[in-house]
Amino acid sequence: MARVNANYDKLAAGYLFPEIARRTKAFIEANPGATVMRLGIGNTTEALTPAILDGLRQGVEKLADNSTYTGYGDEQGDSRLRQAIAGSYAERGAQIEAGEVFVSDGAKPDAANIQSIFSQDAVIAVQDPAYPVYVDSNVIAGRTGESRDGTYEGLVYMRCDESNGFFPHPPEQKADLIYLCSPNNPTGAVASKEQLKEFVDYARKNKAVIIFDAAYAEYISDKSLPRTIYEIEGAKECAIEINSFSKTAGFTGVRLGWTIVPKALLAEGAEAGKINSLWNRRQCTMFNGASNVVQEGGLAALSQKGRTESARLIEYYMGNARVIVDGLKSKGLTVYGGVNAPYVWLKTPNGMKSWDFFDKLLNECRVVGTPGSGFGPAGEGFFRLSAFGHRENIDKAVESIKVNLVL
Ligand code: PGU
Repeated sequence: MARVNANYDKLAAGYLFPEIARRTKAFIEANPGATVMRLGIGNTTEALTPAILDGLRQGVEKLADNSTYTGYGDEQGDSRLRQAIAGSYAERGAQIEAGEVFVSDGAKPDAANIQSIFSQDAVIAVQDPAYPVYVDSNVIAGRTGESRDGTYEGLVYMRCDESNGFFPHPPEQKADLIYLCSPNNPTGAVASKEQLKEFVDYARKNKAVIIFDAAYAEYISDKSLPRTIYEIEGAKECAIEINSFSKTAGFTGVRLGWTIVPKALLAEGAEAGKINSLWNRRQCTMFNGASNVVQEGGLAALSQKGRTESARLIEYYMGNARVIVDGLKSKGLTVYGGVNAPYVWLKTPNGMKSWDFFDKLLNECRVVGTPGSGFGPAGEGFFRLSAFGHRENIDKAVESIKVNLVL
């Protein structure tokens, strides 16, 4: 008799973004003809750049001729791409070898799957609020108890609020796997080197492993802020880093990411090299490599021309962020983030609940955002606006908030 994985029943709600899409659709059906401005999901909107298109085209061309055609590639990724990714770390003073780079079809699957190489009894610590994948993947894996008021039993929540500038100190209690995201989704906060060092020190002392999600690293313009955790001394002993071409090069639909599993990484009972080989084993069994065409696009994205073009795209989205921040501030709202990150984190007016504000913004302004409570209990009373979008749409949304939002 087949039974389902009952851990799915513990998930407190449907996945956040489909839920937003569902409510938006219901609103449009109830208000035919209404134009809705979507600042909910962090989804890129601007066309791929010329260098990347050339790379992708080359990838397709190779498949057109038997002499250059390739079928299955290495599960870990094309060695040229692994090398190029490793090389990009050297510029930041971090020495990463190609053999520590695992190319994937995006940061989300890696963020969800990485827990599977750690023990079932690992204590999980997450920033609260956080990108929901870290919590949900561990709930599904059975590392938590039931959820009560949006808090899962057995998880360590590291509260991120106004009092700590939305970045926590390491937990008081022992945690084994610590998920950190900087620049942060959803708060837009970016950890300083000192803040990351505190976590690296904690992890080394407790033989914990940090899962560092750097998907928005390229949005950091302040040169004093770390763009990889490996800028911190000792991080290779205790941190795995996940990253993506999605937000950097517009690959949200194209799909390409990577994970760094350093050979020096240690855990209780795992000597140097062990965790790297476990992730290799996991990927070889459950993943057949990223698309060969797409990897050619990734290589092009890492070329000098590709990077210059992508930097312009990022500037464009960060211009959107400025429009949002300035507009909301002029309306008298309290606003965080949006400076070194493409998310604006606003405090709901009059202490409104996040989902109530979602409905209010949709009804009064026709603007879709993301309720803060969807990212964890400490997100209640906050709301995320994404800076991804065409400028005209962002301008319209901000104008509508200024004119129509009743405070
Ligand atoms: N990591 C973080 C911190 C993210 O915010 C996102 C996307 C990803 C990873 C996914 O990267 P991929 O390489 O594209 O897989 N967050 C978006 C999209 C929602 C989602 O479900 O991924 C967001 O709006 O939060």
